[in-house]
Amino acid sequence: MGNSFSNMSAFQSLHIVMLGLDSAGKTTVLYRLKFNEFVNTVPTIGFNTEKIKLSNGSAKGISCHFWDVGGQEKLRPLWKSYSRCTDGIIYVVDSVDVDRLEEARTELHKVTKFAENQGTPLLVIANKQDLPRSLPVADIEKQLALHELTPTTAYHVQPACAIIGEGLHEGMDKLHEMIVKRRKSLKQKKKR
Ligand code: G3D
Ligand code: MG
Repeated sequence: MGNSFSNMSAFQSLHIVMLGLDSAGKTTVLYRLKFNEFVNTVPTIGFNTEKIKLSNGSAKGISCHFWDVGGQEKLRPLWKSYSRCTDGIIYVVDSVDVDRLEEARTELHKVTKFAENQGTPLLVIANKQDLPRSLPVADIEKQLALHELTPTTAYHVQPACAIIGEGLHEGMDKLHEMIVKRRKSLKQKKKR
């Protein structure tokens, strides 16, 4: 029946983990993608998980299994096991919470350095762009020192407002593109 890389159904069901500091907007992103509407959230104790078929953009129809893991300091040790060997990592950042961007950077770099996460494509969602003092994506990219990530980590920074859903499908399209590209290159390496 062929291996998993040549199997289209495996190709179309993606395992995505969503990380980021508490209150960045992860759960709002999750339910916005799931229900296409704003859902009022409470702080996540543990994790939320949803299977979602993307409904828009070039990744329309692609099924994703999302894991939204709590971002409070005491829950961050969980990030290692939840992010292991996923197809893609989404890292949500509160673009207004300038005081915690350094903490966000430290935690992100920790995750991308785990051996099992080498080369996993990364979508950074620069969330809360609707708020007047939100930092533009170029600043977020700089503050998170994304250029210092391991060269094998493909990434994209997406400005977004999870409350109205703006930018989320564009972000998922980019993540999907990066995942497909990585799978193709892994498949080619395997053939050699
Ligand atoms: P988390 O899962 O990362 O911890 P949540 O974050 O999804 O629970 O969101 C934390 C707070 O940020 C929530 O407000 C939520 O409504 C708000 N939020 C999420 N996305 C956006 C956004 O794009 N713009 C704005 N302005 N707010 C956003 P509360 O008031 O419930 O704490
Ligand atoms: Mg949450």
